[in-house]
Amino acid sequence: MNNIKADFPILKQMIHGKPLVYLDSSNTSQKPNVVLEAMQHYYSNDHSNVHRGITVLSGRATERYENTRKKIQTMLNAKHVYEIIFTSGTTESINLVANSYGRTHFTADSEVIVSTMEHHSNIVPWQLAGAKLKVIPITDAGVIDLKAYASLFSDKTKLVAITHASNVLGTINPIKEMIQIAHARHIPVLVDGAQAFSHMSLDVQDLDCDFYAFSAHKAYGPTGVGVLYGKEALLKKMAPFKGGGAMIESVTFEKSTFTGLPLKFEAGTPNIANVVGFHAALELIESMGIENIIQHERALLQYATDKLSKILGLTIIGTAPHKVGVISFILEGVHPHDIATILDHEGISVRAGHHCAMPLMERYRIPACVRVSLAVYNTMDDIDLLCSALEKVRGIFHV
Ligand code: 7TS
Repeated sequence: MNNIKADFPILKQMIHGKPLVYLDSSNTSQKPNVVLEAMQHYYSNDHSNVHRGITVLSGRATERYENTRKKIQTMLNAKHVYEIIFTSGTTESINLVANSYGRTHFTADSEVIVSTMEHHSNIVPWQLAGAKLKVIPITDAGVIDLKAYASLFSDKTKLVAITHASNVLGTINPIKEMIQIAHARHIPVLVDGAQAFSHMSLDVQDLDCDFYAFSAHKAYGPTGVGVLYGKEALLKKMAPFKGGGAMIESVTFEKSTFTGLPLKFEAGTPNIANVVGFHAALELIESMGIENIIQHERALLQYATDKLSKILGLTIIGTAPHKVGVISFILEGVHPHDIATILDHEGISVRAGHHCAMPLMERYRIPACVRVSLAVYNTMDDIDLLCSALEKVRGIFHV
């Protein structure tokens, strides 16, 4: 992971006269040169629309777009390439399932099981689809209560929707076990992988999840691209979420029929250049090696946790034994937004707020917290600078 920072041009700049220390990758990750170059090359040489032309350019654009799909299939170990659907992000992937699966399976009293630590995008779509939410409690450390989870199933349960890793607590949930518990009751499981993809090694067949959702922009890829993996049998039975070009077999004013997977769910011109750019990000992840990435981020997490814990008045929110590189905290006597503002003046980017997890804030009885989130380009020096800046915050507020 040495020198990887040099591949990310944005990280070379100064903020308020200080070198940028980017500790907000759970929000969105920065982009390496290879992604920027792939998009530039695509627009300069190969751009056309996909799946709807017999021109050389259309053929090239389609090939590059479909190559990303194949790469994702390999990385997730999905059984079929057509089980990979491109969306605009995790949010749209979950909304797709809530609408398409929900429309055919939910009735007036349907229940969806979620956890206390869900991002709003794994709460609101189910509410919009008319489901009642049954919520898995968590311990103070931020660990799912598996016994309570098993007791939430009823004859009204239609789906379990659970995050793989929490964007606030960092907790990695025991999703394989949770999927087994749900499947024993014949209930499908959607996994929100927004904070897991590119930070963990994944195998959707081994996990046996029914749906897996994530965003390219959190994995060194461009914004506006997401993925929904779904098992063929389920996707085949689901009606399309969006209607339009590229997803039909035939259209008359009386009735339309739809094409097969995956295009049935990809109406309209997709975000082709960004999907092409994502391929370069995936290649970079592969070349670094997911095990090396995990090791690097784990070492940083350990170092940062130890060092932050020594700061007087600082409390870490989320102390589960298995975590991704996310550390949220509060500092007694200082509002999280003030901390983030002062850190920004020191060139350090973190996020403060409720992190789109208001029910989780309620669980910890806090209005907001500061979050530090790690990626491959972070270093121990970044953590040292963060901790010095936090001591400065304490000095300013006399805490
Ligand atoms: N699920 C989780 C667990 C997330 O962390 C996020 C985004 C989403 C879903 C939605 O992803 P999107 O790409 O569709 O927006 N999380 C955050 C965050 O933690 N800070 O900013 C966005």
